[in-house]
Amino acid sequence: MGLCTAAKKFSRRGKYVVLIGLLLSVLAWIATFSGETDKTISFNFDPTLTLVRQDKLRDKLNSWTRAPGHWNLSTEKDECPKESPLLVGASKLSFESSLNLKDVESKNKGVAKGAYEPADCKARQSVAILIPHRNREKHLLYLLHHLHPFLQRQQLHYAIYVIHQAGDAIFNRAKLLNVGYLEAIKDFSWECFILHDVDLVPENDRNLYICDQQPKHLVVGRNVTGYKLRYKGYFGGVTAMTKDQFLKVNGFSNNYWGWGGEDDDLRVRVELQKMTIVRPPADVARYTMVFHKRDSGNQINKNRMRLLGQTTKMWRNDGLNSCSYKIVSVERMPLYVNITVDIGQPQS
Ligand code: UDH
Ligand code: MN
Repeated sequence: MGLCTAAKKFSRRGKYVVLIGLLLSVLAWIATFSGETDKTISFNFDPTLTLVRQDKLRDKLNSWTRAPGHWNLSTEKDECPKESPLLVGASKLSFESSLNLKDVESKNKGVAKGAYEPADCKARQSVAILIPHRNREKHLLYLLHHLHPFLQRQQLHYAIYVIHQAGDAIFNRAKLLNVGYLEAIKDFSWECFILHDVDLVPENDRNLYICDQQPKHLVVGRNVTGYKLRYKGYFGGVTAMTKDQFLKVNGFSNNYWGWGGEDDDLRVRVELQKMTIVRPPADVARYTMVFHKRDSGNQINKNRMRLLGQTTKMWRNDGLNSCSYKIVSVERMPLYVNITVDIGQPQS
């Protein structure tokens, strides 16, 4: 009897010893790792990401997991330097007729679904490039070929959106750019928008694709006009406006069908808001325009002067807040997001 009780007592005590031992080793294990947790597994969450729609966020996280360069596990990324060390200045552009999309894709492996961000530092701005497009595939190819490396040398977080006008009704560059803005902000809270003609290729990477305190016009000169500003006040070709600047002017007018006037209308909107247009120095703000003739479906807009005379009274009700359209498709290609849109046709 006595022996039996002693044995029982011993086995109970043994259980306690094992339990305490287990508890201690768990505590020791937690203590060992907790110090490192902060350093190595603290993800660098950008607060702006909270604005990204949930499904987009999931996409983004998935793509980051697939591309480890986008995900810095060890420490928080420092902000990229004020001046990128990767800039080369003026460079000679090439326009090989044999160039194809596969070549350009294979040279830009760091770009996924049209977007890129530097692997080693936190970009100073997140920039959406909006390109109005129809039937200019070769121009688009040349632009992608030059623009991706150009933007990467500037250490930007960026995405390229091509807004493709569906159908063959008369072209409307301005309305396509409004659509680009409205669709791009659904993806991410881009702080800067570059409104970019498909045929203008920047020659110098010191022409920074970032936004300033004031709306910025980036095409001071182009090869075809002897690198001179086309006319005083010209605000077309390539311009940079912050999300807020563009919102403040209610974007572009939707009523400029055909060629001309929409860029002057935007300038008037900017001036009405007491903003001033800034430009980089002429020796860097230089572009090569890929040669082209006037497109069919984009004839000169004979109404443009009449419309320009009405901007002051129209701008509040004609723009982003009245832009109606039907999305035909959104394709997330490797090098750009292709938005095909039905923007209708002129009312009268
Ligand atoms: N665009 C297209 N497809 C079109 C029309 C215009 O993609 O059918 C886009 C494209 O991004 C283009 C931009 O709209 O860069 C502006 O149109 P544009 O290049 O025709 O305008 P630009 O002022 O040309 O460069 C004016 C007509 C050229 C006449 C040439 C005679 N020497
Ligand atoms: Mn052109």
